[in-house]
Amino acid sequence: MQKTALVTGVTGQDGAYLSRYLLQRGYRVVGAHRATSIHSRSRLACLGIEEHIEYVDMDLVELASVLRVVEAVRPDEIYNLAAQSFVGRSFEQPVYTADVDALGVTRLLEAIRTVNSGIRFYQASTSEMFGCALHAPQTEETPFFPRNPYGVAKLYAHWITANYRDAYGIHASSGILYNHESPLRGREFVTRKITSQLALIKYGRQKELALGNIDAKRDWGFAGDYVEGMWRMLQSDKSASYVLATGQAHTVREFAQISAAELGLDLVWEGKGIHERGIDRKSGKTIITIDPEFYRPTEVETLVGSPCKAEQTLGWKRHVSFEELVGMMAHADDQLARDGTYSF
Ligand code: NAP
Ligand code: F7E
Repeated sequence: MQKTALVTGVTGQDGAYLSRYLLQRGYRVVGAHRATSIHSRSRLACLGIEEHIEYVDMDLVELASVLRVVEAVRPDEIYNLAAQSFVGRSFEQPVYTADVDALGVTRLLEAIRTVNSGIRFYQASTSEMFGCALHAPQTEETPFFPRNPYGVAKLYAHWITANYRDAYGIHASSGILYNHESPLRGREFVTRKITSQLALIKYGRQKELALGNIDAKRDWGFAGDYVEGMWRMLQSDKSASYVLATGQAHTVREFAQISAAELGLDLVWEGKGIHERGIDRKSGKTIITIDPEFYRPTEVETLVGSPCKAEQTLGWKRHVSFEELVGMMAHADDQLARDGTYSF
């Protein structure tokens, strides 16, 4: 029998890739988004699936809206991808971030408990919960130490998911996902900021790219690989928490270096600290500057995860390497910058 999946945050990066994956597996996909959504459906259109999804209005800050949707859709599985997901913004909007990212999850779990406790639930947890991590690589057993309002809110969501699993026997799993990127990534995140703005610089449509802490290290994978892991978690007999990561960390500086090379720019670095600059050797022009505006009040310097449990228990494996990911994003933005068409 055809399964129904309710995907919250369907207009986001992961919402688009997960919906495509579920449609390919024969699911009926119902996408929940806010009536006020700023992204509309452009990512779904980009993957050619916009017309294959049913849409419902739902805002995670409104319990009645969440209850009504779960009641009406009667899903077999709920993938909760909706969130205020930008760490930088969470410092400016900590209360709103907590409302959506923490309490929003309780609203969904309450709806499941009320409507049908047999619905399987996926919670989009994050490596940001480890924050100032006590050891590396992090595993499902590593103690949490979040360093920003986003990480704190997501940690509440992580624990409430575990609590509903234990207290009510709900099949509720958390994916502790490390940074995953793609050409559909929002342009406020550092990877897409780099590829989109360097591409504009290449075509003379922008002069410089301003970055913050370029020595920060992240474990970057491809979003298309990670959504398969989400699905695998809900097919497993037992619900649990799983880290999805590549096991390798790279600096923002390295990401910029490879992006520049993929775009035909020959990037060299000069100077130190806020005076450091990235110069295009061919033209001699400064194309990257450091702007403390992009520093965070508390930074997470390094995160790297171990995907061993997911690989061994779920049979999950990532397919796209770091270099392939950067190349994929740089080439997609090269085309968009050349054609001058950005829809997300
Ligand atoms: P994204 O592109 O920022 O998408 C977030 C989605 O949440 C958007 O569709 C947004 O809808 C929706 N949303 C925001 N506030 C909402 C609200 N109040 N009610 C309902 N929907 C709301 O994020 P993503 O990269 O796809 O990430 C998906 C999930 O994984 C997020 O929960 C994120 O925190 C988590 N995560 C992401 C990563 C990563 O590296 N990408 C890593 C770990 C965890 P609008 O169109 O209305 O704004
Ligand atoms: O920053 C540094 C910044 O904003 C990565 C979200 O999907 O992954 C994401 O959170 C690093 C940080 O992602 C700039 O300080 C330097 O150290 O791309 P980001 P994030 O904060 O790691 C986690 C796993 C999530 O769960 C989140 O939802 O890059 N950085 N210069 C910069 N970051 C930005 N955004 N802009 C800069 O100019």
